Amino acid sequence: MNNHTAGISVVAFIIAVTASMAYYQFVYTKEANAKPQLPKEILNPPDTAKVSIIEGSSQPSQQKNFQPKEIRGTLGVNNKIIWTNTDTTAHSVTSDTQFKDQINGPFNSIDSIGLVLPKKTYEFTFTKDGEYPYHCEPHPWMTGKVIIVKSFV
Ligand SMILES: [Cu+2]
Repeated sequence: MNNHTAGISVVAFIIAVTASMAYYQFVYTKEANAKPQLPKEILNPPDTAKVSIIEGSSQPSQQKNFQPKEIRGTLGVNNKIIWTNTDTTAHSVTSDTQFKDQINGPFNSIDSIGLVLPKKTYEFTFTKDGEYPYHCEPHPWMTGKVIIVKSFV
């Protein structure tokens, strides 16, 4: 190999390394970090399911607090849950398991809006089927569960 061909292979090697680094940086990592592609009716369901935080919920004797205690939503139909605080005290809606949705992040009102003040609402869209137990941080005896099921249509 003379100096000229050696020079060309060094240049070719540098181009190849640069190209693979660029591929890794701009294509591979972008795809690896991308959020899953989901149908738009799961990301933005046409309907909602509603939970009330009823009056007197800050008292341990009020066993009903979150009503209904178990709320069911169907993916692509009403997998968006809305809690309305009809009590006179602020409450939270906080995952028992620190659940983070793949799209919408932590299931915890404290992470997005803080405590849910009287007459205010908190909403969360679950993008995967499963069971999501939750409670109120200031009043841990207040518990409920969200059950998200797949649509078989
Ligand atoms: Cu509470």
